[in-house]
Amino acid sequence: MVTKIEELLEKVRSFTPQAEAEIEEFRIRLLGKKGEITALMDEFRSVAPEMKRELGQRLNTLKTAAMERINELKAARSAARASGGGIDDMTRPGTNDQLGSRHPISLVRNEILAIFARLGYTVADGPEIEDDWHVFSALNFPPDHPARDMQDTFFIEKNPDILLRTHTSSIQVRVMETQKPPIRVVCPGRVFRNEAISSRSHCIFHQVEGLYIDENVSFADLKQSIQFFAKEMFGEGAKIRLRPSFFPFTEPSAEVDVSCNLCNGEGCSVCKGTGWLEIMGCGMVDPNVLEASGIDSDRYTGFAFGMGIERIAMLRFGVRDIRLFFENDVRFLRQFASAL
Ligand code: 2U9
Repeated sequence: MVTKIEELLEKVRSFTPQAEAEIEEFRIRLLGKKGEITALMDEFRSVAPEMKRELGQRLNTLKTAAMERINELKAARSAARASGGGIDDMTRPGTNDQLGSRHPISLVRNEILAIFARLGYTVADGPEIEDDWHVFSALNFPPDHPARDMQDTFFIEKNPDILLRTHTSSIQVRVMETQKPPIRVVCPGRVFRNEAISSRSHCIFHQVEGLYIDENVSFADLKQSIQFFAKEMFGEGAKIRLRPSFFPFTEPSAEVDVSCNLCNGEGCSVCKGTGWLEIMGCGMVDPNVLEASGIDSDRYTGFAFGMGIERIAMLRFGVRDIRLFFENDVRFLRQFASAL
């Protein structure tokens, strides 16, 4: 029995597994129900009493050494795995990590910003939690304008001066307050509207707005810039048309339509037979808005435009339901992996 114990002790000390699974196999072979050390323990019960003291000590040394060696090896393996260091087991199957891809809204936003970068626009950012001045008052919204209604805007109950921005125009106001013309910026961002009325509409959507202020900026400049954008975004054949509209912050104002790229303007289900698709709003910055942010409206003029990124992305990719952008179903998202 002494020789067997010595032999096993040597086995324990020299045990160096090649694969993680060998550690557990080794434990079972020695300490399992039918293991070699367990068998020696059973045998120990029937040894002569005068031998018990010495054999008991030897057996205990062996059992402790085996348990310590196994625990030490297991701990070293999991530490190596946690730190990601080294290949701990050449026989383990590799992990099959799925590569992610950019969200279609990000792809289209980046495309819009890249187009305006070619016209010399820089990108400006601003807070999503805003105050009344930057979202409404500085933009010439009258005190009783419906957008200021609780139904349309998320206000902070304790302090209704604080609200979630309903458009990214507040960024342009901040730019005008801190920079002198010429100003040429595009402002992307998330905006929030209290759209409780329809289940198809969403409280969060994304916008890109633009602002150009300098001496002698005209409506013709606005039209050319938007024509350039439409061709870059929807293809060389894209035509635009402007329809008169109204916004508190621009005068005159217009809605912009692009010729339907699905039916080449002949009329289909997407453009509802009109041949035109609405893509954005625009106008000449109202002199009141320039003055509110400290810009001399006798010297400077400017134009502004605004678009919803979801709408542009739907037209660009033929997405029929806006909710798909927010559900984040990978079967939908995967289709844009190499879209732009
Ligand atoms: C300043 C001055 C003027 C930004 C503009 C629009 C027209 C517009 C809508 C398009 C669809 C918002 O996403 S949408 O619902 N936007 O029609 N936005 S002009 O005008 C500004 C902005 C800032 C200082």
